[in-house]
Parts: sequence; C-alpha cells; structure tokens
Amino acid sequence: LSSPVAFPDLSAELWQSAVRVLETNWSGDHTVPSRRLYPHQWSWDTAFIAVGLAYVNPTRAWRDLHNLFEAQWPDGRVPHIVFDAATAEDGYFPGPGFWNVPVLAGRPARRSTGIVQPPLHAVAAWEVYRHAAAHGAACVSEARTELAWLYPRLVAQQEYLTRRRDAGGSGLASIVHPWESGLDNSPAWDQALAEVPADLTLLERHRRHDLAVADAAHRPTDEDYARYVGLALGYRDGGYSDTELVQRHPFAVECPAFNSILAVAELALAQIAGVLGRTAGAIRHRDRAREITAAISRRLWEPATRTFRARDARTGRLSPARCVSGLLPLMLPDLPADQAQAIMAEARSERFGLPAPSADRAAPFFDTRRYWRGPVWINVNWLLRRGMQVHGFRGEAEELRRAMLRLVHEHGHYEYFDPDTGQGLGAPTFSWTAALCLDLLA
Ligand code: 9WN
Repeated sequence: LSSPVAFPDLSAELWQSAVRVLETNWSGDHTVPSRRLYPHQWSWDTAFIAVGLAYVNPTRAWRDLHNLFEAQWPDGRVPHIVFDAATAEDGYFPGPGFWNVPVLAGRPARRSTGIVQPPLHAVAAWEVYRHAAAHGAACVSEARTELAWLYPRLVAQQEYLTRRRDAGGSGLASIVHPWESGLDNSPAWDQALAEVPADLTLLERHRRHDLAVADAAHRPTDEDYARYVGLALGYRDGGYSDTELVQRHPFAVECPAFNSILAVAELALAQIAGVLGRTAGAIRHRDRAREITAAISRRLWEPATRTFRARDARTGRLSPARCVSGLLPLMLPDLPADQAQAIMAEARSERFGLPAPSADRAAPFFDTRRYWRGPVWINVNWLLRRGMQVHGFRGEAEELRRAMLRLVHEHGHYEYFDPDTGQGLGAPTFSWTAALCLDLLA
C-alpha cells in the first residue's frame, strides 16, 4: 500500500473518496473547506478546490469562483471569507457581525470579511479553462464565457494588491493580518507579531469557536487569537483603509509565498488575456510578473543562509524563521537559477524534506501538531511541486507527488498531517486536500 499510484485500483479508490469529499462539502453555490470547522466559503480554498473540480465538475468550479467574486469589493479586494447566509453567526468565529463590513453600493448583499488571502484564482481559472476541452464543446463555451466574466475582476484584484497594499513601497504586497497569508500561525510572523499587543481580555468578549470542534494543541494559541482579534478590530475600525499602513497599522509584512502567488497570477492572467484576444494586456501581465519576481528576489532573499524570508514592512527586518513560505518562490519561472537551486537544497535538507513540513524541523518553534508550525499541508506542497516542474526538477516533483498521495491514501483527506507519523490532523474531510489529490492522480 505504500505507493497508491503504482496500483490502479488504489488510485481509483482515492479518486472516488476525493470526489465524495467535494460532494459532501458542496453547499449549492459554493464549496466549504469542511462542514464543522469552516462552514463558509474561503478565498484561496476556492482556488485549490476549482483545480480539482476541473476534472469532475467544471460547472461547479466556475460557480464557486463566481460566488466568491460576486463578493469582491469596489476597490478590487476579494474577501477572505464569504459568509453563508444559512449558517448561524456562532457557526464560526469571527463571523459576519464581527467584521461588520460596509454595505457596498451596487453589489449583491453578500456578507464577507474585509481582509484578503493569496490571489491564486487566476491560476485556478486558467486550470479549469485548460481542462474544459476534455468535457466537450459546451464546456469550452462555458469556460470562455466564465473567463471573460472573471478577467476584469481578476485584474482588479491584482491592482488592489499591487497598488493599495504596497505598504513598504518596494513593489511587493503586504499582508495586514496573519490570516491573509493563509498560513495563520506560521513562525514567519513571530517577530513582527511580538510588536502587537496580545490582550487576552479580548477573548472574553470575542469567544473562539474553533476549540469547540478541534484539538487546542493542534490550533493557534489564545495569545495568537488575542493578537488576531486585536489586529482585525483595528483594521475594521479604520474603515478597512489601506492608506499609511506602515504608520497606522501594527502589522504589515511581505510574505514570499503570497507575493510569489501574486506574480504567478500575472502569468496566468497573461494566458487568459491571450485567449480573450487582449494582446496588450498579456504583455503588461508578463511585465508585472517579472517586476514582482525581481522584487522578491532582491528584497526577500537572505544571502547569509541563502533562503527566502518574510520582511516586516514597518521595520525593514527579515524574519529569522525558515518556513515553507520561503520555498514557494520556486514557482517563479524567472527566478535566478542559483536561488532556485538554493530552494531545492533547503527543501531537501534535514530542516524540511519531502513532503515539506510547514516550518523548519531544526528550529525551537517546530511543533509536529500545531497547525502551520510544523504539520505537512497538501496545498503548499502542491505549489512547491509546481515550482519543481517549472524549474525542471522532474525527479523531485514526481517523488513529491507520490509522497503526497501516499500520505492521503494511508491517512485520509485531512486538513494537515503530522510530519513524523503521517497522522491526519484538523478537519477529516477537507476540500483542498481532496481536490488537489484529483489533480495529482490525473
Ligand atoms: C482563518 C479555511 C482556512 C484556510 C487557511 C487556514 C485556516 C482560518 C482559521 O482555514 O484559516 O482564515 O479559522 O484558522 O489557515 O489557510 O484558508 O480552510
């Protein structure tokens, strides 16, 4: 049973179970990440889910993306959660009442948060389009219509991130909350977060809901949550404004994973613009991808250790923590070859290994069970594998593909996995794990 891909019947079994997870988590017009822990629609989850739905139900992939972008703000930001009206306020914390976002003129009344997540949607849309031909002419026509609807919205999303979120003035987007990275309690933010007060009394007024459905030892701590709540309240009370972030807001960080996804989105947009006959747009997107790549390569590279790190836009300091986010610039085709080689060396080293844990095994913060501080996640490993493919590391890409499939086959479609034992942790029927399995099996 050690290698499901070598046994067609086991591949078929894994495929069927993945399809069942996506079926279970479909909510009529969107897919939830998991029923109990995350009963709404999340932004970058939708992108990963669409990559899998491209094989089994492209119409649903488009519906999902559509639903998310219907909640896009007039300034271009795509909220990190679109709340399901049928789920009670206390089904997830922080719910719509906490975020209390302004009513947006001319938009459907969808309740959302006011922060973002990594902009992987152009990549997802391109993947769904690319696979449409396998489902017949009607699907191709649907895909073209959906691409045309999404394109200006995806461009607005990129413009929001590159213009309004360039807090450090360096050509990179800053995240204003750890939730925006999608890698919530990653050690990459520890140094920057040390400047943010952890007011535990906030949790008396704003009660966590995650601990009712998940093991506290596998989730962020109360101190983390106190900071998360404080940061979100501050951003909310400033009207979700992004002006003078560095002066006004206590957390603004340039993440190598977020910005690599931002650049890769420009490349996907170039492809989409090509299909839509927008030649000038395609050229502009490629130029933008090159500019972001150059900024990542220059600004987030730590020469002494030859690794990529998060940079605090307020202090200019690079984070001392080596995390999986530092491996993801490998996705950039224009990354200089010596930096790509260095990422591969780091990925293969005893600090990481394949599949890559979310944080450096050799560091004191490493914790095999606590969320983004050690466990293996399928989505970031899937992105890392794309990077290996882009730079021609074929053997490693195949090794990683098999390792991910083995993990899920042996332990289930979990949210994350203990990097030592493989034990599944967090939500047991997690959508992006299932969706990305479909892509890895296809
Ligand atoms: C906060 C839904 C999301 C993922 C994130 C993951 C986790 C939320 C939480 O779940 O974050 O957004 O409540 O912990 O860290 O990557 O999008 O699956």
